[in-house]
Amino acid sequence: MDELKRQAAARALEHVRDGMKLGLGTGSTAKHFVELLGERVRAGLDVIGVPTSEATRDDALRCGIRLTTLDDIDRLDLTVDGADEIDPALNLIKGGGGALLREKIVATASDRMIVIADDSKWVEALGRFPLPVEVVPFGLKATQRAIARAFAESGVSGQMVLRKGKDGHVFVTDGGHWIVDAHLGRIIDAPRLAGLLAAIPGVVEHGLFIGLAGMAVLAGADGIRVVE
Ligand code: ABF
Repeated sequence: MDELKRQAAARALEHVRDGMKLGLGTGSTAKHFVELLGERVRAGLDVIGVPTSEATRDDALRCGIRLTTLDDIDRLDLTVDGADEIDPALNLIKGGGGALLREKIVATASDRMIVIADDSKWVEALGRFPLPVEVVPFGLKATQRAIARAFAESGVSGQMVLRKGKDGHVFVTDGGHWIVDAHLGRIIDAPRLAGLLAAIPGVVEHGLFIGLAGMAVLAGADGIRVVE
């Protein structure tokens, strides 16, 4: 599995050109991309990156990749990131790693997003992977009730679980928020649900990435499949 992730990362690297400003994703697949990019940088490639998490910032610096912020540059040329699920319209569920807010800000600031994954992430319909919804701690129950209404309006339902960290305490994101994971099974209309969730005041961001990815690089036992 790890080898497949590295293969997908290597294929995405072929789209990187000298001088590019890059969004650097989070997760084990994106970590391969950062490491391979670091090898190219040490061989002379000139790029600058914006990391989507503190973890990726650390990895990128360790690999010798120059970093900047979205305050210091205008647009990014390309973001390469992983995903938890990818559907045939290239809509995604992201956020299993807890970095969805920065990931979405960076992807939205990019001219292009390539999603890299092993082919187990490919699904006919999103929703088997629990949908992460990042919320502010204040008013959690009221926000969860509003989320449940958004689910009902878009024809889905399911249990919501407040994410805990490995230490058993509530998981806190890089932005200081909490994450509710919604077990929906199958999301019938992901764009509609995305809009409804985005309109809830206590929701900071959600893990549905609609219309952001322009290409998926999927590595499987039979080789690499590129969908665009
Ligand atoms: C990030 O890492 C997240 O949005 C997604 O949750 C996760 C995918 O992780 P991995 O590449 O380790 O499967 O891209």
